[in-house]
Amino acid sequence: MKISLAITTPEVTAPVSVALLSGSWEEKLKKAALFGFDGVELMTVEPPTLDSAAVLRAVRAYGLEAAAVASGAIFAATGISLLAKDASIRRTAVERLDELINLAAAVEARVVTLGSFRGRVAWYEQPDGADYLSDVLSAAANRAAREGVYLAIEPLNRYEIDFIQNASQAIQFAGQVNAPHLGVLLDTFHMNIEEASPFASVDQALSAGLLFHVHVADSNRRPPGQGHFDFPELVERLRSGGYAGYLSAELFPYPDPDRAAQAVAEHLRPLLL
Ligand code: LER
Ligand code: MN
Repeated sequence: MKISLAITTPEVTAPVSVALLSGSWEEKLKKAALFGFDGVELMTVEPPTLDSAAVLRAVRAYGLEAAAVASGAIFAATGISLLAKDASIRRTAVERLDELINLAAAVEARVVTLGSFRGRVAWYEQPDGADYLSDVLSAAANRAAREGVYLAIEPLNRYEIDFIQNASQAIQFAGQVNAPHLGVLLDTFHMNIEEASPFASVDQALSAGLLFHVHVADSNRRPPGQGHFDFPELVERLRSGGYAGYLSAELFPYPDPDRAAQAVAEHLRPLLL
């Protein structure tokens, strides 16, 4: 298991509430390496404007990997989502998803995250938003497979999304779509709100062979160790289920974006020994 943290890519100018580290792009990479992270999760808004070869070179130059390409900042910054009410925005979202897959392939990130960028089924004008999403993600997952990339559906808590709020729902949806490169991302912050047992959900996702990525934040969305989520138990369950992916910090920059990042590594590193 490895640790990473969410940072914004160079083209992102507006602050993203759950991205960490201050300074320039290069400074962020330098700090990620210094604090002991293995990778960075790339929160991008305009993937085609990035020089992906330069991104990969910079990430590697600091001894890091691209842990994932995250879609959430697109929704936060632009409101673009796969289930947007407006058909032209939905088309743009499908193109953006393609661009995220291309970026992930180019920077050798295994995963593209699918959380708030899904949008809400209530926004979709047609009767069945779930069927539409299934078709879109089936096609995208097949394309991702050709690029060696995996798409990870992230259940979000009820205050952020109206469809797929817990692990069982995500596993069931991925099972119905039945595309080998479509799986699940579990985020401890959302799990703490929605799951009857976060650890049973982790076991369920692992035994379905669908757990592609994990976001970590404590119960209050502060760094692990500053709330009441049981991270030693999480790590134990992941380890015994054979999870070899990333624990990727996506949390509020408390007390500031650098000290939050440092606190993540200090809490998680000893658990991974
Ligand atoms: C996305 O990964 C997520 O967890 C959302 O809550 C973003 O704020
Ligand atoms: Mn998350």
